[in-house]
Amino acid sequence: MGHYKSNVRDLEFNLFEVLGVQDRLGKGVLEESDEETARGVLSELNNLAVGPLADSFADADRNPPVYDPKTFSATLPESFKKSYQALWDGEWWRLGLPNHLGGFGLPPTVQWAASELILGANPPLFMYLAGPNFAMIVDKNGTDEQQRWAQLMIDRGWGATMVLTEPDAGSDVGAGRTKAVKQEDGSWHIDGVKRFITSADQDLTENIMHLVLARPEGPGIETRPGTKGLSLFLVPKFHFDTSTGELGERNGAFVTNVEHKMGIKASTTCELTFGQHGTPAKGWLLGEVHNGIAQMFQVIEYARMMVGTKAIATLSTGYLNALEYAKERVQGADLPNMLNKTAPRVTITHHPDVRRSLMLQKAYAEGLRAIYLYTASFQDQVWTQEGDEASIKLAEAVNDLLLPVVKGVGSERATEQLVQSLQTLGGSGFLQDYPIEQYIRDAKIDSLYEGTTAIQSLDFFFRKIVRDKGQALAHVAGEISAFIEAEAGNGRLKNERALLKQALEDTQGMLGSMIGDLTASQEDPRNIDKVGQHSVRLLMSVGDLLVGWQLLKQAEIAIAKLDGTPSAKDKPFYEGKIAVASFFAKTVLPELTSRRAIVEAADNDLMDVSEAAF
Ligand code: ST9
Ligand code: FAD
Repeated sequence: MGHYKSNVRDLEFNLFEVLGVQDRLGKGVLEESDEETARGVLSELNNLAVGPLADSFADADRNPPVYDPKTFSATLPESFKKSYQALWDGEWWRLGLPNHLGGFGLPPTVQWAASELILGANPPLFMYLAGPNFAMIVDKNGTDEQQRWAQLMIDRGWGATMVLTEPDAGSDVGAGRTKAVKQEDGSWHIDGVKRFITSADQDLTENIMHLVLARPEGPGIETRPGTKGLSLFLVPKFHFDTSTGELGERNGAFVTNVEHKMGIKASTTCELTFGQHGTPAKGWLLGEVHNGIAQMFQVIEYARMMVGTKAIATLSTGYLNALEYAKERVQGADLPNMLNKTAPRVTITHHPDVRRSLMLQKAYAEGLRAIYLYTASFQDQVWTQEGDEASIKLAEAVNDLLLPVVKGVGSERATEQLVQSLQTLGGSGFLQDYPIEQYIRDAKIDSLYEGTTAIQSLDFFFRKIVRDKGQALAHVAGEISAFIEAEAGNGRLKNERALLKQALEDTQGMLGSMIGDLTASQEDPRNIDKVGQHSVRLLMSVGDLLVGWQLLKQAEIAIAKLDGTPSAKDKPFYEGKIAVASFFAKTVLPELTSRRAIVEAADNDLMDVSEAAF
């Protein structure tokens, strides 16, 4: 058996028993698909994921890509290329595309559920598959000519990158210095050094299209500081015949280093240098409009969802590996028999602390999965454009609100709980004989790239709540309140509902206090530092609130199913749903009360500590 343990049953439960995705299928842009198609996609992709995709997971970690400075090129391990070929040949790159670009006609919920399988089996594979998806952004924003390039990117299977970061411009993208100078033929010469660029070189595809943020310069161009002064340029690795895609001369974008990393070693992370090696790096302005940061955010939004889903996928397989080990590992006696030295030895699943840890891993793995699929359900409405303008706008806003939760909370909890998965295996978890140490190394990046957790928390508070005037948040809070008020579940979840109610009030209390600090900053600007001290705490607390709510929603459905005649296989599945929801409500949600007290007592003592005193 390979390393990857998927959870297709839980994916199907979310899609068809919780979200009712099947009701959307068979209509409009989803006309070609139905529930059977969606289940078929998950089943077929699962076979590929646990087999050929997972096969190169460890090998590509132990034998990572090799960089050759003479040719500025990176070579990937053969095992990994074989996995990539299997993914490409299965045409899974069609999954995220709209119909007119050759997509499967499936909604984002199903796309993301399917993506979890690739991201859990071997995440760098998914990232090398960016070409067709980034082509979608080129198609959406490009000129007629560039739309043809988008089709070439798809037809010829090119790779693609998103190029923002520079040595002095990480979180602060607006500090970027790479410039673009307009040429007489309408193209631009890009000049500068970008760092940490994923997939900037590889030997999987014949060409790579770099989507590059640079600052335009030249006569008649107003150079503006910050992110608003950046434009987005299409910079191919090789020039190409724009009607056939046939490759021409090498363009002047060269990979000048490949980083040695803690994890996701199969994914090349490159220094990418433009126009410094005797060949100009020619680029073309996307859509011929200077709107770079907004265009790039279309890519970033997709990538943030991807990073969160990747983290959650890894946590899920980490938990299931830990569970399998725990069911077999015999060690010690039951606690009530601890004084009896001849008492029978039991599997470690009998020990309360192992149970506590496994149940918490399950709670976050399944609760966060529910959150990313709930988020995707709003993307479904945007994808199908069903409903009136106001409801589509609300769906967009709720998706925007939830993205920092999927990405920020998903990545932080995955790292934290994967450490617990490793702990379940005792010393064996520390060995490379098991996949968990690699999961931890591979998943740690998720709280760093695509905006660190601090950046997610600031985005969440200032942009997604304050700037939105709390509208999207009010919608989600309204759904939680409606759930709390409902009496479904045969009264079995009464205590848990009360705990959820308290958690909602505590989260609202935290937010109210932070809004108060923000308002007070009009009098004394330093008050805004109080918000900054607690923004991650708020984000993580909202994450816990949503996990608690989603698990209870699932438990309510499970109770109804158990009242019917579930199959022998489904019975423990549904019982597990009730157990995990109750456990989380009783052992995690009450923590929000103390977090609220901390936020309400915010002061600026921390900001007054001198650097020397740290
Ligand atoms: C990176 C990549 O880290 C890592 C992984 C790469 C993987 C690549 C491949 C993945 C895809 C694979 C696909 C495969 C598919 C296969 C499918 C099939 C199986 N939302 O607040 P302001 C915009 S890349 C939307 O003033 P500052 C907006 O236009 C590097 N838009 O910002 C706004 O204007 P306005 C990632 C937003 O203070 C404008 O920006 N790096 C949002 O100037 C200015 O906004 C980062 O993520 C938003 N949430 O700059 C950087 N926010 O207000 C992190 C802003 O008028 N840093 N805009 O609407 C930040 O995000 C900063 O907050 C900042 C601040 C740079 C935005
Ligand atoms: P910094 O911005 O220097 O942050 C350092 C610390 O300070 C962090 O803890 C951060 O949270 C904190 N901090 C910074 N600013 C603030 C603030 N205003 N408020 C509170 N805290 C703050 N970039 C690309 O463009 N394309 C890619 O494909 C890509 N792939 C990557 C792959 C890997 C493996 C890695 C490691 C990075 C990749 N990146 C890529 C870059 C990545 O997006 C950045 O590393 C990330 O945005 C953080 O920037 P930084 O590393 O410069 O950290």
